Amino acid sequence: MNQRDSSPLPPVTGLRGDYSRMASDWTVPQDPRAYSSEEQDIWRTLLRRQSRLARQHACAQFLTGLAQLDIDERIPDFARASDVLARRTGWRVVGVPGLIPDDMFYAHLANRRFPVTVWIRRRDELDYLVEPDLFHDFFGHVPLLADPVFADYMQAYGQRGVEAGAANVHRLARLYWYSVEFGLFRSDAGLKVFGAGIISSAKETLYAIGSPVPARIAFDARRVMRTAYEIDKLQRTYFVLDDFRQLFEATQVDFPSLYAELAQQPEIPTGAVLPGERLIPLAGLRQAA
Ligand code: HBI
Ligand code: FE
Repeated sequence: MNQRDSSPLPPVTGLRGDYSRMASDWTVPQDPRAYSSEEQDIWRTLLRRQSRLARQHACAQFLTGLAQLDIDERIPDFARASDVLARRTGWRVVGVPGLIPDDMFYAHLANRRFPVTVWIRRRDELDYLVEPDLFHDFFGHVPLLADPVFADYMQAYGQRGVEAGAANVHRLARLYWYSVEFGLFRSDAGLKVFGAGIISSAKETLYAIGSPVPARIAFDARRVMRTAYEIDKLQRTYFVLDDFRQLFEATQVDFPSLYAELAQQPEIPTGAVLPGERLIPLAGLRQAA
């Protein structure tokens, strides 16, 4: 629903985007022709750099999705990309001014709509910016929405988000953070990247699959939901999937009892390794069965 309803939207302060002309679902129209040549060049620069790294270090599902979207050197038209995506997994891309409230974000995911920021970073933010921009959202997140299993996970995740109360949403946010934003994948070809926060960053890509510093732990939903994270640093813990179905299965449990169980257990600091936990070696090769 895009019609502006009567209720005035709350003023949004401190965020960078233009929140003055949103629809009631916090979306804004995207005009793909409205970007300056400087903005087009920033997109092209980021795309070339990250595509080269993705070809080498992203998981196959990401690369397949990227190819299917046939992203080219111009900032994508969200409506056109949505038509391609919808034919595959029913997902669409909607424009937003930037970060939107959790409950609205979850509501969009639950309806197979992925919010993508309509503005792109400045040249002096090429390597790092605080809020997710169009490049992070579109290049980092959208390609995997073409994968049927990941697409089902993201909708189920949104539904769990809509159901979660304020007391538990931070636990659910960790599941998103350690998969959708910073997830790693163990393939026959070694350790691969799929999290958008990694794939959209040159520095984090090389660090996530190459540095001995962070702990790499086999994905376990309970362990993930107990593990704190920091938003403005290189991660000190990564969780590694063997199969995207693990994510979908994680959304199919009884969350009220899971939350009750987790509330009894101490939070785990990021970077910590518990006694007996097996770290995944950098080679990341699938353990012999
Ligand atoms: N809003 N536009 C946008 N993009 C996000 O990735 C996003 C958000 N709002 C909240 C949010 N992510 C996180 O808090 C999720 O854990 C919900
Ligand atoms: Fe993101």
